[in-house]
Amino acid sequence: MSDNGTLWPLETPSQEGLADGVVLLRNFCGSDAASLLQEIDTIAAVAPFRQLTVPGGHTMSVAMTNTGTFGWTSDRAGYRYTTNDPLSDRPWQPMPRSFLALAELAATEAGFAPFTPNACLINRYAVGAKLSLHQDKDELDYTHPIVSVSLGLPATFLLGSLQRSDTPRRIRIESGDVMVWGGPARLIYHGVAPIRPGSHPLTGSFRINLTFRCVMH
Ligand code: MD3
Ligand code: FE
Repeated sequence: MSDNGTLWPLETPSQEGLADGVVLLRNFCGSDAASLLQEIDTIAAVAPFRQLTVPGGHTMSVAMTNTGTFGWTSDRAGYRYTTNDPLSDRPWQPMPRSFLALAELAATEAGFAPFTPNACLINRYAVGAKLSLHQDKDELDYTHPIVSVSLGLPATFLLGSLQRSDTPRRIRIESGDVMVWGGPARLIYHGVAPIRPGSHPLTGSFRINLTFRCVMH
């Protein structure tokens, strides 16, 4: 293997521990990006991206759809996972095998094997879209990690702590980066800063994020 004189390989991907239970796999799926995006187009042709209403009545700036046995949804009545797309009342489409394989591999790489997700939330960010600081608490069992895959325009992740009042760290995330959140990090506050204008060869003026979850047994 080539070496830059510091015993550190030059080849990507690289792995960074950002906090206890948070592992960043830089460019883990860069070469899969185009085929992942093609799968997402197929999913969105049946279950279109939609901007959901939250219980407080606001509309989220992020547009979402899902694939897998369960999908996350929200309306004025609250947040929940459902087996059917509320727009069509048909089941969410089965998770593509390539999605499952990627999520399992990333979780294994990060030290959280075995992980078999049954939900994949697909978030689409236009320029200016953001996700305010929140915890993911709608899953039944917090012992499972969450695997997050970023595609398209870069983003700044807000990496908080278990206390909402702590100022979050800002972490630059690019297309192909994968993050795994587990164990002590599973309930940390996190968010995404407003997406800045730009153009990405694969997604144009959008960022797409996949979050793989095991939401119930
Ligand atoms: C840390 N999505 O869908 S992924 C979400 O980029 C969500 O679309 C963001 O937060 C996005 O809920 C961030 C990173 C992420 C996902 C889940 C987590 C970080 C997490 C769960 C626990 C702790
Ligand atoms: Fe989240």
